[in-house]
Formats: sequence, structure tokens, C-alpha cells
Amino acid sequence: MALLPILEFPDPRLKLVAKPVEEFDTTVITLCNDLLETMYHEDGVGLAATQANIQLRVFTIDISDQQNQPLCIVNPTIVNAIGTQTWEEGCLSFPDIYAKVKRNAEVVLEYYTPEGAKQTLNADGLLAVCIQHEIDHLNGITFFDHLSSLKKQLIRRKLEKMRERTS
Ligand code: K1U
Ligand code: ZN
Repeated sequence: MALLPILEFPDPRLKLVAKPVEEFDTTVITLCNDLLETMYHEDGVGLAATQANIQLRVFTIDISDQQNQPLCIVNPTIVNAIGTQTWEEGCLSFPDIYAKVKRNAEVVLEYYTPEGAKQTLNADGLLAVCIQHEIDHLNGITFFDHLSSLKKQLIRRKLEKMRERTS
């Protein structure tokens, strides 16, 4: 297993659209294990391959308190989505930035395990939010893209100040 470096905004590689996995081989299993290890190390509840500069439609999620309910999601498709909810989201590609984003309240997700088995998952609450956040990453979209121009400006300034302090 390996810790993967995470791309940070405004890295243009966060805008790349990931390609579907075509062969379910050990590469996919290794990628899932590396994403999980990196996600747990960073105390995240999700991590998309795009954030590790790997353009494959793969992400991991674990919303449990004990970090013991890992989900490895390959080639995800949301087949049904209803309602709306607003959640204060974080993103490992935007350290220390949180912002409210409106998304669907419930989703039905079809996906494959890293071994190639097709699955269906019904999700609501944080799990539904996280699934939509990670699928956005695979499509080159971040939570920043959902925000108003004013909020974007405030976040840009905050990141500049944080980087000035650490440089
Ligand atoms: O994709 C990512 O950047 C990971 C991101 C997932 C996410 C969290 C919350 C709402 C939407 C998407 C994070 O894990 S952010 C950091 C975090 O540790 C966290 C934030 C809120 C609740 C629990 C954890
Ligand atoms: Zn994110």
C-alpha cells in the first residue's frame, strides 16, 4: 500500500475527466487500497482517483467513526436522485475550507467493486453527499464550482493568505 500525493486547488489536473475502468485487474485493487490508505491518513471520508492525479473512475468512501466500513467504488452511475439537502462540505484538495453546497438528498448508485461485481447502493445524508462530491471529482468538478462568485472570491483570498503564511 502507498500514500498518494493529493492535488490542491487550483491545480488544472483537478479539471480532467476520468475514464471508465475497462479491465478489473490487480491495478484497480492496488489503486483502491492506496486511495483508502491515503483517505484514512488525511482523515477524509472520501477520496477520488482524480485527486491523486489518476484519471480513472474510481473513488473510496468511509463515513464510519471508526474508519472500518470502507467502500471502493468503480465506474459509478447515479440511476435515481430525489430531494435536496444542504451540507457543509470539506475537500481534501481545499485544506481548511468548508462551504455549504446544495445537492440531492437521496441517490441510488450503481457501481462495480474492484473485483468487477455489479452493486446497487441506496444512500442518503452524508453518504449521498459524499457520493455526489466524489462523482463530481471524476467529472473534473469541485465543490468550489457550486459556489457563488462572492463565496469563490472569499475562498481564493483565504487560500492566498494561508499560502503566504506557510511560504
Ligand atoms: O473528496 C474529498 O475531498 C474528501 C471530502 C469528502 C466530503 C466530506 C464532506 C462532505 C462532502 C465530501 C472530505 O473528506 S473533507 C474532510 C473531512 O474530513 C470531513 C468533512 C466533513 C465531515 C467529515 C469529514
Ligand atoms: Zn473533494
